[in-house]
Amino acid sequence: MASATGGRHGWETTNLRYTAFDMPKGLIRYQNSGQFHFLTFSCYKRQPLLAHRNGYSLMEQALERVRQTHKLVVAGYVLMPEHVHLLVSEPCLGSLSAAIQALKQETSKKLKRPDEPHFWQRRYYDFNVWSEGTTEEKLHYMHQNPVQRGLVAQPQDWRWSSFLHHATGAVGTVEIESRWTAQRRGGQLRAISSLDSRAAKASP
Ligand code: NI
Repeated sequence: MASATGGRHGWETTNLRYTAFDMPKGLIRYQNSGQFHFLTFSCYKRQPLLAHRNGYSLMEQALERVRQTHKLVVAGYVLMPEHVHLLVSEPCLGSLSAAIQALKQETSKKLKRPDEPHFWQRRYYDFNVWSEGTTEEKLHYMHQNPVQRGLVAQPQDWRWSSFLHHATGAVGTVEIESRWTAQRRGGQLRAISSLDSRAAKASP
């Protein structure tokens, strides 16, 4: 594919034509080493609550804080007006459900309207992703979600997803685990194995 060499391609053209399937193979090969969770959670009564009051931006900031404090890997995400999809690892600190609870609490505190009883639906959906193929499929699904819904014409036109990072290496609010991020760290991909969580516990 045209983008197989990656690099600065995306910055040098104003007319991006990337799709998730154009992403270089091997970009996320490290993900074989661990399991990801494809999470979906919705706003209360599936109202488009994230589209108001700076919701997308506050959600991204909260996700980044939770990523850092709970030490989890974010492979991708999309923020939709009334729901969120995340592709994340188990955290090195605490449980995934505690991390998600923290994320929902923080955003609810900032975004819930006084006249609404809740900001989020209570439950969320958790789908285990074991294979690289399924990982790519979920990334593609997330990045295409705003297009499927008719919100934008192309995935790069939706600001609130990990698409641009995966396609071009652009650094956004949320650190996304990718080949680009590894390069910035000097070639280090973040391990998401149990070995890594033991190391994290030994040196907090
Ligand atoms: Ni969706």
